[in-house]
Amino acid sequence: TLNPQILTVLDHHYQELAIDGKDVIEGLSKKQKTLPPKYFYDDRGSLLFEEICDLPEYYPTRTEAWILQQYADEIAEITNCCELIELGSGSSTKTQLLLDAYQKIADNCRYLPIDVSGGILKTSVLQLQEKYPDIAIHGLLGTYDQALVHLESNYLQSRMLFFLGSSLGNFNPEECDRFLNQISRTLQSGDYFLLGIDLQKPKDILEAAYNDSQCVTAAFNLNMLSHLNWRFQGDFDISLFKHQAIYNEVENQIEMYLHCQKSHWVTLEALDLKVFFEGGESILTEISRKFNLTKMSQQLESKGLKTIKTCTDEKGWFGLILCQV
Ligand code: AVJ
Repeated sequence: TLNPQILTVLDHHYQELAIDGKDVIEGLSKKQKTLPPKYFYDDRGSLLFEEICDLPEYYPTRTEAWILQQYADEIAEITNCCELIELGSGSSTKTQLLLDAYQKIADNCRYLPIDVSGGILKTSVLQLQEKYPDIAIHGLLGTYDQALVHLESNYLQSRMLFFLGSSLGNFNPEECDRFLNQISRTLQSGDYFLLGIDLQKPKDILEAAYNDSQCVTAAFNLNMLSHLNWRFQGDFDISLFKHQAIYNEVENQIEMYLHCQKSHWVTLEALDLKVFFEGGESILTEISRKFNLTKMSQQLESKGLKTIKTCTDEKGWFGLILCQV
């Protein structure tokens, strides 16, 4: 059950997060079947993602954390006290590096973590409230779209919206463009946007990061079908699908697939949907685009988000861009 002190559900008709599943019907009706990455993150999926972040092959999280560690104080000094809003906060583990810095400069900060996964959001808000008594922390349970609509109304305190972990990489170029427009519309003049992006690098490093030797990424990928089973009363047989991740060097993106091993029907009762899967066909569950820091900075600029500072690690594997409207 929800405690309104801790969490607000962004769709007021529901206790749990509202997801209508239209995107599932649409994705599974295409020739190349697709499913949206937000379905990775039920409570189990969010825990599996936490495990991924600790894998030796999965460099993004620890690289971004290293950059945040180096630059958090400087970022806080530039933006000064503002309302900190995070899209896709997950466990907020890396965010603590920022909260530490903001706690030093201000006594009336606010932090609003936003996530689709209620379990991990509630747990992390409770832990953070204990650890940061001087920062007002309130979780918002919702999708990016719900969150951005909710945040749109006029407000007084200046804001820093942040979007870390290269979650932007899940959007194809058109979706990315639309999303950045939305961000720019949501923010007011003087506000900040902090973006973390994974950068282009050799294929073998990338493929290892998404095909880990302990098969946690495989479990994470397959868990999407289990999530659809409970959410939409489905009968996906997880044993009939195999995980694969490949790096597409033309598009500069990791593509994660679930390969169907044998022809069969799948029903999703709550969506009134019956889908035939051919043996050998696949579902594309995620793209994870790898970016160029300069080009991203230019794209942000074209949306009215002017780069103030870019930060990267010694290998140039991951980048942070701080921009201002
Ligand atoms: C959270 C979307 C940034 O693309 O690297 C990790 C998700 N998928 N391993 C990524 C993910 C497989 C992750 N993002």
